[in-house]
Amino acid sequence: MRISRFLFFVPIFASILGFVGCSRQPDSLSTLQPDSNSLEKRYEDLIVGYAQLGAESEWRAANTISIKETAEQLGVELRFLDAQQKQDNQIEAIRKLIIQKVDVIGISPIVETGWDEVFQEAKDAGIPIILVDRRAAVPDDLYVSYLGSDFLEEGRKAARIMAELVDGKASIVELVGTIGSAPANDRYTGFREVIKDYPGMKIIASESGDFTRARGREVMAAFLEKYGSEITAVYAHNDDMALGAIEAIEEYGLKPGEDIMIVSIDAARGAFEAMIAGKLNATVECNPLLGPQFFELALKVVNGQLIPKWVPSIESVFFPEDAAEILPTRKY
Ligand code: GYE
Repeated sequence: MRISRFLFFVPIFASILGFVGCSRQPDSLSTLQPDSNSLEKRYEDLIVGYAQLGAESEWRAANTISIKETAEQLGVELRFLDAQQKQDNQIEAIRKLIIQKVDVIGISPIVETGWDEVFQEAKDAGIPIILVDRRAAVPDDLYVSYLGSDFLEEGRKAARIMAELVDGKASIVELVGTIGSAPANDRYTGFREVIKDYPGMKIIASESGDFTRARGREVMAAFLEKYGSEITAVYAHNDDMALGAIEAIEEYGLKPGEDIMIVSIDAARGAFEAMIAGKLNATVECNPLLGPQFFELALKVVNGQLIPKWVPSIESVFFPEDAAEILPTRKY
């Protein structure tokens, strides 16, 4: 059943007041009565800006496709900007989208900090911000919702699996994601929360591979140079870095997945292929297919409906024994 126009109008007006930071209250509700046609917007009415952070991984490629394809399917006008993994570019992108007066801005903030000023500018312009995939460390009133994963839990899951694989005894090297990013911060912390209960598990080295395969390979090669076969396990914050590490381990003359156990995060196709080849021991799922949920939230926000401050994605863990059966069903 369709809710009456009046009921829609009140929250829209209230949220507009909220966004522009105006404290004036309407004198009487009757002044809010709409006099034109329905105010409810449809997907076809929306202009949505999206400030993507870059194209650093298989995960990101799938995420971008999901946003673009969903916009097309729904008939949303999408203004998509790629910041090429630079925060300055992402800030610039938001400013461009503000000038273009888009209805909503979606952003995957490359790092957690440094957003207050530009988010405030969006708020002053009355444009709501939805954080997609990565959180930003800003006051709650500077964004309407965060849609994405529980990265802390992903780190914990990786540690629990690792503990089982190595029977509570390992010399671990860690390939950290982009420094200062929400997934790198939380995957780092979550993993340690669990590992601290296993005295036989030590993290002997930890360095950033920036979520890319090339950097993962370089950093792993340097770890092997330094620690050699002392290394018995790798914890990679994403699959791409794990795939880079696999190359480095093979070049060094050891067997990834056997001499060195490897656990990573994302559950992208490349990880399934590596598991089938016996070179990766597990991958923790992090879902990039956020397009449908993002546009649903955007439409609700524009129509003044209440949305949760955090919309978490549901995720799983995958192991080599099921990889061949599951791979054909994977969408990224
Ligand atoms: O795990 C990694 C990507 O923010 C969850 O970013 C995302 C992470 C993902 O580069 O592969």
